[in-house]
Amino acid sequence: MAVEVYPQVPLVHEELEPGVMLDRAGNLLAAMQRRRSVREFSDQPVPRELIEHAIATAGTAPSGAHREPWHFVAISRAELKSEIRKAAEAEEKESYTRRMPEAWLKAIAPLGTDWRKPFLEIAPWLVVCFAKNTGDDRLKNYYVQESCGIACGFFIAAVHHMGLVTLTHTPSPMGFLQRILGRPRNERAYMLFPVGYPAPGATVPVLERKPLEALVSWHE
Ligand code: IYR
Repeated sequence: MAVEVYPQVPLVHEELEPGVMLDRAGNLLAAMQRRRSVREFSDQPVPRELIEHAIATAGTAPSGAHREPWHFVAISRAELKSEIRKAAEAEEKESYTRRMPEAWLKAIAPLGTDWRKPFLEIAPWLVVCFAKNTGDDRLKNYYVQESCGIACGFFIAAVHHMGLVTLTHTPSPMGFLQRILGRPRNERAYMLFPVGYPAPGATVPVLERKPLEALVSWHE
């Protein structure tokens, strides 16, 4: 069967002055430096339109063969959030007390986390990214992990940019999300994001990010 090649259109590209480029690069860096993972949420409602924008932004991510191997589920219904919290905490309790090896527990100990996940009920929205190993056309997807990782990165940046906070949450294993949310067999829960405003007085750990020199080598 002959496969059609995409027709081509001229690239829409914004040509910027060098000074403007540096300004914009610096502004984005400064904004992203202010991003923090937040575990204490306010129950203040967030309009659905903002969540739509964040998910649409995630959907602009590049993906293997442009297969867009993701599906997002956005939840604000209280009963569903409670059901998710209950199931997540059951798995997390098992993980913290039995499944996570000593070295792993030691690695996350400075974060002070435990199996309790109240934010799953308090945050006005839970957004779950599901990774699709096959498309709705039943054909295989490629670079699913990479594509979904990038999409989730865009999502996190969008949430931050609009003045909300989120947490990259991966209760493990996440099979309960597929069951509770009734997702098809070709989808696997990839990441769970509580999204909302921070709780009044929310705190975050004092963390340092690697300076540029520590995260890059140059061959010029
Ligand atoms: N998923 C668990 C444990 C956990 C694991 C890592 I790696 C972290 O950076 C933080 C927590 C939890 O959410 O508590």
